[in-house]
Amino acid sequence: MAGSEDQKFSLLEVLNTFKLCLTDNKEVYIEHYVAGWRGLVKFLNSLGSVFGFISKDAATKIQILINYLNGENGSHYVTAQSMVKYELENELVDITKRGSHPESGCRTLLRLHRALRWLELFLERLRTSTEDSKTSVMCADAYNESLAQHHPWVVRKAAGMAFCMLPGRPAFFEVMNVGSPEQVVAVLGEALPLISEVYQITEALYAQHNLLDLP
Ligand code: 1PW
Repeated sequence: MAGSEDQKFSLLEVLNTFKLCLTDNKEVYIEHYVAGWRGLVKFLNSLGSVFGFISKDAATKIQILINYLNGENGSHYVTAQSMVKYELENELVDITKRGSHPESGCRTLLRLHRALRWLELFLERLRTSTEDSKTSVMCADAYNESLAQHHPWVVRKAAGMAFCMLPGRPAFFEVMNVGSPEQVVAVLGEALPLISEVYQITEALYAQHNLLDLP
């Protein structure tokens, strides 16, 4: 029982992690960013195996960043800002085409960053949805507005099929494990500005260094 409880996702957990994401001078802690993502992966896994291909990619990217953080140059990977500086100064990033650094921290975090925008749009739709709203439609709309433009046709197709398998709004709220629908809406209202701020800061960092299209 205890084991299955460990696996159980709660949106509150993710909210708390994103709360820890920013340093006093508004840099993004990679440790907490990936911890937030870990919570999201748990959530995806609890939605069923059709989300396996999605959660697996996110889990792989989380692990790449954790390996940098725990590696010998880990001190440069404390924040996204220090990572960008370090990898650019040491020419550890493939800028225009894939080459000798196919798994740079910068391009790996960029993938999670783009997906975070999807999540933000989707959760915002959920928050303002009504009882008869369809999660699959909200999820697909959010995806088409954001992440889809970075994915090839085959991934878009597979994602579209996975969205159709999403549970309906009541079941979806239950999986979030937060409480009544009213409580879910309240927690979303609290979580979204935090996620949005982390997103905006990361976006500005990547824009400033011209890194938004890393291969
Ligand atoms: C229900 C709430 C969902 C929020 C979680 C969002 C997870 C987003 C992961 C999408 C992954 C789709 C399949 C993988 C695609 C990769 O090719 C792609 N990865 C991402 C995260 O977009 C690009 O990575 P790549 O191939 O350049 O290493």
